[in-house]
Amino acid sequence: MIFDQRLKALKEEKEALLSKKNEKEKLGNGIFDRYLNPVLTAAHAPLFWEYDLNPDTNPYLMKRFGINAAFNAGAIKWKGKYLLVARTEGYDRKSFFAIAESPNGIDNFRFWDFPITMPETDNPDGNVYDMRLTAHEDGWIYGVFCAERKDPDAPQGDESSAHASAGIARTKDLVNWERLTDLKTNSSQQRNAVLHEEFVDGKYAFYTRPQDSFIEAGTGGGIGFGLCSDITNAVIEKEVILHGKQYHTVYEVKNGEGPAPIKTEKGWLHLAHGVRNTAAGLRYVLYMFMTDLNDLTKVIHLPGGYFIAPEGEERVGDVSNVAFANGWIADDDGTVFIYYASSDTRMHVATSTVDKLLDYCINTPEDGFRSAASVDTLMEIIKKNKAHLSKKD
Ligand code: M1P
Repeated sequence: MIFDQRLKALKEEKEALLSKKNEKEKLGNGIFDRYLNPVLTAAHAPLFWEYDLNPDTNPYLMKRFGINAAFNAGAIKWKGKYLLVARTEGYDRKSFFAIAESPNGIDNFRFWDFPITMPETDNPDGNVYDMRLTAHEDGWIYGVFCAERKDPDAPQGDESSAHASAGIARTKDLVNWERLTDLKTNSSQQRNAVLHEEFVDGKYAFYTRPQDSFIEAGTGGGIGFGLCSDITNAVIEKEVILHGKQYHTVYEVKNGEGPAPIKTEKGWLHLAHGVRNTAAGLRYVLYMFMTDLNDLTKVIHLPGGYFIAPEGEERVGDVSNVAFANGWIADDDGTVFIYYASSDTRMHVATSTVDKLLDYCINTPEDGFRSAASVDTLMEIIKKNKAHLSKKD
């Protein structure tokens, strides 16, 4: 009886969530429109993942495998559907990849029945997360993600130190994945590695994020770039930093490439995250920049400040004050679906267009790195507006 009642109520609650319509916020900032509801959360997990649905073996209808969060998702349009490859995390703190699909990119995301079975290398991963998807011109879809393992050099008793590498897998159907060897670079650790969609000089090109230790970018850091000739044994000999961290900016402590950049006639559009430290801990925001169409290491536009920062309930979660993005989809009509996670807990969407994002990147004033420079920029805007408005009167 308890079982049947609970199951009915759980099914109703789940269906209400999955079929809930999403709406744009009333007045955006002109650059993008946020949608009001998160698009993917732990509560979207199917009942047949979390519960043993057999009353004989689970008479109280208890959760047997709790899902804690669904965040930091890669994204791709696949057979006309909008797919998120979410960092799905169980109560046991392990992340795995699971695909959720929506007919319109803004609501009705439903997880596929089975999570991705990601093959391991000879050195098994402790945790895998934050997949960036790239439909490469070689015909494969690649997933590049963080492969985390316990630090083999951790002193006895240290159960926290970890080692981050860039894991690489590829697929043709998003169901069967071939795991390749992890990316090798001269940096001791790597996170936030992303594969570029085109060959560069006949080679595979990666955006990287060299770091000294698991958390700290340290003396290295920045968004790096490097080439490798063999994707099945990816080795980058030379890494150059195309956008480094910088004092008193939103990427003062560290930064990292988001999803693979979008190609436009005016250059490559990039979405990245920047991190600064505060008395309340690290604050993660998203920022944008553009690189040259031909020289991928040349930043040609860098709007000052953040593009998206966590707002309202987005500010609270397992790791609060975090906006993180590793997936976006540019549709054929120019719409861009920006999928971002809040506070390592849930996924949201904001929509924009390629034209608006170009306008944003090209025409937003750059950071002048000093308060006085910011005042100069503001004065210029005010004076231009005053002149423009007085002409109209
Ligand atoms: O907790 C915030 C983020 O921290 C890491 O990102 P980064 O390497 O840039 O510091 C990742 O663990 C990421 O998954 C997480 O959202």
